[in-house]
Amino acid sequence: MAYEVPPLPYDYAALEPHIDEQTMRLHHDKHHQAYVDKANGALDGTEHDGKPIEEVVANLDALPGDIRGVVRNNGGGHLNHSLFWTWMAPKDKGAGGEPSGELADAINDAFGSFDDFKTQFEAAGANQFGSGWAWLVLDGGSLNVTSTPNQDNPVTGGATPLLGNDVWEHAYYLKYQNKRPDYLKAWWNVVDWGKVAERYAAAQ
Ligand code: MN3
Repeated sequence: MAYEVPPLPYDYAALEPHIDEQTMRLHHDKHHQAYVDKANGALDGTEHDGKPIEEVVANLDALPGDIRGVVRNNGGGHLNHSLFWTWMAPKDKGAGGEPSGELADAINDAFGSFDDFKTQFEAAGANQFGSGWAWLVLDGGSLNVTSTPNQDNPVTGGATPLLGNDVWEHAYYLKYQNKRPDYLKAWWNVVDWGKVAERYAAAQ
């Protein structure tokens, strides 16, 4: 079963003004589709064809050497973006604000406060040289902020991504140009903390 780009769970314009419609159209319909096509092309006819993408990306060492790099980049791209769309939502669906419950307690315990967490996460995104992702992960029972280059996903290193932000220029350049820190700050307005809390509960 070949991978497919999952439908966006809201309108392309639903994250305006923070994430603009044109960026969402290009990002979802063109960039994500390209990762899916290339991952499918590499895995077609192998024993790994049809495995859940998270399982494939978590076990890159199991892949034949001649497709490992292509799957790392494009299978990673498929996994990262499939998650990314679900971590965002429009304001009228409850996005923005702060986490609550056990997730809020865990963030406060790990980082001192929600604001301190946001500062660390924004720094991880701003300081990721070139293309990559900023992450909140559950790693060995602890919450950590980290970043990865390209389309690498923390699951390859054994951690569970709870939240991630795409800091490739294609994610923000049309609206924010070179101001990646402004994009990172604005992005909090579209984060769906309910989805993050679900992943946190499932990962424990
Ligand atoms: Mn992207």
